[in-house]
Amino acid sequence: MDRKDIDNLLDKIEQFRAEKLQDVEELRVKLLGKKGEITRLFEEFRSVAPEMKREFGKVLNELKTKAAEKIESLRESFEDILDTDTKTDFTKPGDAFELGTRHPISLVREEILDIFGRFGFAVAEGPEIEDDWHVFSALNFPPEHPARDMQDTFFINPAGDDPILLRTHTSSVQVRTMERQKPPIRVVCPGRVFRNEAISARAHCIFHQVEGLYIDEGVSFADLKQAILLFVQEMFGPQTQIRMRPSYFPFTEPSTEVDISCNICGGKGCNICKGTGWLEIMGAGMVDPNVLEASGIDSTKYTGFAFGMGIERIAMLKWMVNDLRHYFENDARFLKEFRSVL
Ligand code: 2NL
Repeated sequence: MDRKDIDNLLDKIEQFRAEKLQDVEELRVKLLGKKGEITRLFEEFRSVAPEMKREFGKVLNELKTKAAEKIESLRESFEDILDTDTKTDFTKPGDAFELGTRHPISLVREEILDIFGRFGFAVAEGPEIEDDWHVFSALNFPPEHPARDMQDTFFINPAGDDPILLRTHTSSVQVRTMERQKPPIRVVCPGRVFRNEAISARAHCIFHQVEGLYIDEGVSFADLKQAILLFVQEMFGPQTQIRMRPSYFPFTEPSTEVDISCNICGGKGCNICKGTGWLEIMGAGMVDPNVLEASGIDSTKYTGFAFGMGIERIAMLKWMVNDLRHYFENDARFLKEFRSVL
C-alpha cells in the first residue's frame, strides 16, 4: 500500500464533477462498490505490516468519509431537479410506450356503420337480455319454431310464462325501433348475439351482427338490391359484384341470401370460394307484413327491406382470417396484426 495512491485518489474525488445524477452513482460504484477502488484498498489493508496499521487505518478511514461526503453533497446538488415526492430524475430520457390496436371486430363494425351512415341510416342499440316477444314472436316465428328451442337459444328462465333469453339476433332492436318510431325508419343495429352452439373454427356461441332496416312508402326489392350493391362495393372494392339466391326467413318475404364475387380469384374459382367464384356474406329480404303489423306499422301503407350480416364473417373475408376463435382469444400477436389499419 502506497500513501501516494491514497493522495491521488483524494485529489480525484475532490476534483470530480457530475453532470447528471447518474454520474454520481457511477462514482459511488467506482469508489465504494464491490470492486471499487476504496473497497480494494481496505482489502489490501489486511496485509499491511502491523506497525503501519495505525497510520494507514487513519488515512483510509478519512478517505472513505471524504468519498461518502462528496457523493452525498453531489446527490444533494441534484435534489432541485428531482421531484421531491417521487425522487424521479427528470433529466432521464423518457420510456417509450406501446400503442394499443383496435380489435378487428370493432374496425369492421365501425366501417359498416360508417357506410350505412352515408346512406342515411341511424345507429340503434338495445338490450342483450330480451323477452320472447322482441326476439321471436314479433318477428313472425311460429310457436314451434326450432330457434325457440333450448338447443339453439340460451334461456334465463325457460320455465316462465314469458321466457327471458339472450338475443339470438339484433332484429329485436329493430322491433323496438318500430314500436317507438313512425316511418320513415332507417336504422342499422350492431351488437353481440348469442346462440347455443358448439365452438369451432366456423361457429361461436357469442358473435357480432349488424342488421339493417328501411321502412317507408314504396320501398321495393330494387332498393334493397341497390343498397346492398353499393354497400359491398364500398366494403370490398368497386369491382365487387353481388348474386342473390332465394332463401327463407320467418321475418322477410321474399327472402334472399346474398353472395359477393370472390375477390381472391376474381370469380374464377379458388379454395376460398370453394371453386364457385362466390362468397356468402348476408341474408336479406322484404319485411314480412306480419312483422310490420306486430309492431304497429300499417302494412297496407308501408313496405320495407331488412338485412343481417355477421361481423366475424365479413372480417374473415376482408382479412382472410381462417379461424373464428382468433377473434375471442385476444392473443396480442393476432391483435397487433391490425396495427396498420388503425
Ligand atoms: C342473416 C340474416 C337477416 C333480417 C336479418 C330483419 C329484421 C326485422 C324485420 C325483418 Cl325487424 N328482417 N332482419 C332480415 C333478413 C335477414 O339476417 O343471415 N344474418 C346473419
